[in-house]
Amino acid sequence: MGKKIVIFGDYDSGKTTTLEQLCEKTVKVEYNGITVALDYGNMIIDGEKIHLFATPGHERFRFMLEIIASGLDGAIIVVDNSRGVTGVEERIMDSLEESGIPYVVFANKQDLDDSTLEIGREVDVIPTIATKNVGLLKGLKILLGKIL
Ligand SMILES: Nc1nc2c(ncn2[C@@H]2O[C@H](COP(=O)(O)OP(=O)(O)OP(=O)(O)O)[C@@H](O)[C@H]2O)c(=O)[nH]1
Ligand SMILES: [Mg+2]
Repeated sequence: MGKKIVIFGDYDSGKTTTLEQLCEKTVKVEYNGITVALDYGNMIIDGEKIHLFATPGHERFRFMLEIIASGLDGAIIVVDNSRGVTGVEERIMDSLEESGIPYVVFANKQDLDDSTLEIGREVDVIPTIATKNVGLLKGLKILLGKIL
């Protein structure tokens, strides 16, 4: 079966780009560059299949979040570092912590803003540039190390 990893984050943070860079082949459900349902891709790390799903960030498609998140083993929160953590992202992290689901934070768009992300939580924050595939695999491996 493998592991199911779900990528969350507010609109435009870089979720789809992250998934595309990590996976050789992906399926995207987008309209005008906006994810309207989900993205899917997979890869094999250390002989195990990793299924990656990216969620839509725009408000009107957020009903998909719970559907996609069902049965997840771990999560990645992609934050736009030039914007900082948004209220939506805070709520997703709250809910993951309540459910005891391991997650990491990708502080993305480091090329635009490399300041330290302010986040009042004990969580691994990995600086990334999704468009240039910087930090992504390293961050995914840190997450996999947290999943039993
Ligand atoms: N400069 C810069 N731009 C980025 C980076 N990552 C993503 N982008 C750009 O940000 C825009 C949004 O990227 P997406 O990957 O579509 O973002 P998303 O989170 O999937 O967006 P939604 O699905 O609409 O929520 C695109 O123009 C990307 O090229 C990055 O690390 N640096
Ligand atoms: Mg997207």
